Amino acid sequence: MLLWETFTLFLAAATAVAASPQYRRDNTTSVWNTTVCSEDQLDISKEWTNMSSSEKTAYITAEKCLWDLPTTSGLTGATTRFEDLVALHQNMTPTIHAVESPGAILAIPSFIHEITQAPAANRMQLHWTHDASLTFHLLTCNYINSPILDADTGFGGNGSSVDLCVVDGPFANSTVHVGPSTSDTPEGYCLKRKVNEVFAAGAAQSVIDGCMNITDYANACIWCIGASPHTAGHGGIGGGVAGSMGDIYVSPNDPLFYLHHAYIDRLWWKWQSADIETRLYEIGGYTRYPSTGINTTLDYELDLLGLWDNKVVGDVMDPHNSFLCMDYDY
Ligand SMILES: [Cu+2]
Repeated sequence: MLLWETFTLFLAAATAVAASPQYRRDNTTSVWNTTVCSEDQLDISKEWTNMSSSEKTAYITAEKCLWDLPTTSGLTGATTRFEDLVALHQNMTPTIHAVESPGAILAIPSFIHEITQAPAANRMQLHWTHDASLTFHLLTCNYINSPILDADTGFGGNGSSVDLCVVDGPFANSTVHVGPSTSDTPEGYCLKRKVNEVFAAGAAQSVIDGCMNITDYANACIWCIGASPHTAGHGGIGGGVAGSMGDIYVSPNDPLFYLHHAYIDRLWWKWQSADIETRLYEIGGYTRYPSTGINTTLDYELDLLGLWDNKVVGDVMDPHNSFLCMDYDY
């Protein structure tokens, strides 16, 4: 299933999902983490352009470290710790990614949480980031010049016009092995990007404002945030489905994946925060990809295939709980 076909599915199934039940907080039956983390423990997720030069260097160094660590997952195709995460995403796409299901959004905080605890990472230095700078540059039709794509201080820029392989920055000429799609490539293939301003326009501020004005979880977070700004990050960096970010199964091959999804999580948190009593634990929609399966509930298990302890959806609803223990810088 291609990304843009999935986008059509978003639209086609919107009506059905709008009628699906919504699940709200019920402390009497909770099996998830409701322990509040203390304020002085919170990790602050910073927008990339708000990070200092040394913080940017530390973030990229830690992420590159995952490329150098050996695989421990036993998942087919993975050759490094970084690729363990890619293979986990590839394996779980049908059951918790679902693109149009909450699994995609809900699973990411736990992935990033673990990444920040990679052996090379000092959590005190390594803040989470998100890609509002990409959105900002959309407004001036200058996406390609976003500082996050800078070859010297960011993640490197566009792929080669010949084969889309990334040729500058810290991930230049990187070889990946998981994918494309559901396959594996033992001999390796290159990390690809094809920046596309048209696809990226789905993350324009006017679109985001529209999502924030929707009051129920499924229509706001799955069918609006999940469809427009989410898809814009994948298609805008991946050139639709040509580049690594456009590959539904293995989009985490591009290090920008994590920044983009941290940004989507931030949008979700902003939506929750607008009516925290009602929305903090509001969930709904289908679990499986494409739109089939059961309705997602707070006790639906997110299987992490032995990489870490499994979590349930309820564990990743509240950024201030003791598992996530994080907040945002704006
Ligand atoms: Cu995504």
